[in-house]
Amino acid sequence: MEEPVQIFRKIIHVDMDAFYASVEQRDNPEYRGKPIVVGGSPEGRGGVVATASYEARKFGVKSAMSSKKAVQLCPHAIFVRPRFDAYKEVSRKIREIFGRYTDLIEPLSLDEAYLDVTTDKLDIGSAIEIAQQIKQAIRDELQLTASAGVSINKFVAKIASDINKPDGLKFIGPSSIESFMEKLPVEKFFGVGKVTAQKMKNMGLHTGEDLKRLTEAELSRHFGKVGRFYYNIVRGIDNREVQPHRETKSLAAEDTFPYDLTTIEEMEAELDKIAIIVCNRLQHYQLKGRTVTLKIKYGDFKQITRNQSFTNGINDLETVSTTAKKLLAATEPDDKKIRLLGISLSNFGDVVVRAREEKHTDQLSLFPF
Ligand code: DCP
Ligand code: MG
Repeated sequence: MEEPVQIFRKIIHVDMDAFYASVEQRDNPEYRGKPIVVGGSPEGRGGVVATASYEARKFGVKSAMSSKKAVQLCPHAIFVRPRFDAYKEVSRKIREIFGRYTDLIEPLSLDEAYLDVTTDKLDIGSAIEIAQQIKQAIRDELQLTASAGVSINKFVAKIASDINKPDGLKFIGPSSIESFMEKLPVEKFFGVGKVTAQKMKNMGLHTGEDLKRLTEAELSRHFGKVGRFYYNIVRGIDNREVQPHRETKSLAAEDTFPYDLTTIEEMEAELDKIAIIVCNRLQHYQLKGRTVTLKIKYGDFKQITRNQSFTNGINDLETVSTTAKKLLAATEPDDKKIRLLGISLSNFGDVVVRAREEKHTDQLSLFPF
């Protein structure tokens, strides 16, 4: 089999530190130096932690943990309601800073993006220098800290940004990539979820070095299509481009609630709000989708989707919200706790739209755009 070739690029992955919590500490000086938890509720109304300040993390509090658990671990933690508009605004500003250096920016979420600086607008040349300048600009202009990873591809850059967090900068150069990948635990590999990680461990595969012993055919046999990706990535090879524009295949909005919703009235009211956002965007892009999908995440993190398709494309509020509510009703929501609701439209037919930036689904904010 032909050996894959590594393309050398200069990639930076930037990820804000304890993002929501840091914004809250910046805007509310009384929270500085204190353990704060964004999202969830201390009064036993349920909900989960969106993020925690580093002071709270020392007690073991982390994202996606139940509030109850967070209170047990850190009884004096201050619970703060998320302010998505504020986070969106910061997100817009960091992108403006990135844009000084390159137009090849691929945001992964509000607080995270890949930048390709193989050629940069200011002719700086050094990706490490650019990463330093970006961190400095974020500090000076936004009073926040970010961590950056610098390497020759996306995968390694992303892993690198996590290494010296918070306020970190880590460069992994071509000569150290292979040894770095060999030591990496399998959980850290792209797309390896809990189930695959367990499967790997059962096979005696714990690190990149173990994975490297398998041939491409063996990896494909055990893990399907992603097997080839693992084969390459363990050798540090990742030729995915930084994609500033993504083709729009679906358009979605969703909201994670500070408290779990328990009544139909609340759920329907939230769906109405989400439907307005989706329809406004559809109309803005002059898109009509034939499929409406409702996404529900329950208090216990279980997630389901339900969809309905139409013969003709739709984008009117009445149809979208009625369909979403009908789909909700069919899930027998009466005795359930709902943490997240989302609506997406897809199946746009032949229309190919290139919306600017960003991923359109799986965002935590009400405004994924
Ligand atoms: N978030 C969330 N629920 C999760 C994970 C994250 O609501 N399960 C939100 C809150 C985070 C933001 O997304 O502030 C960014 O996520 P990160 O994973 O980058 O986490 P942080 O920025 O909070 O911390 P870190 O310093 O580890 O990057
Ligand atoms: Mg972050």
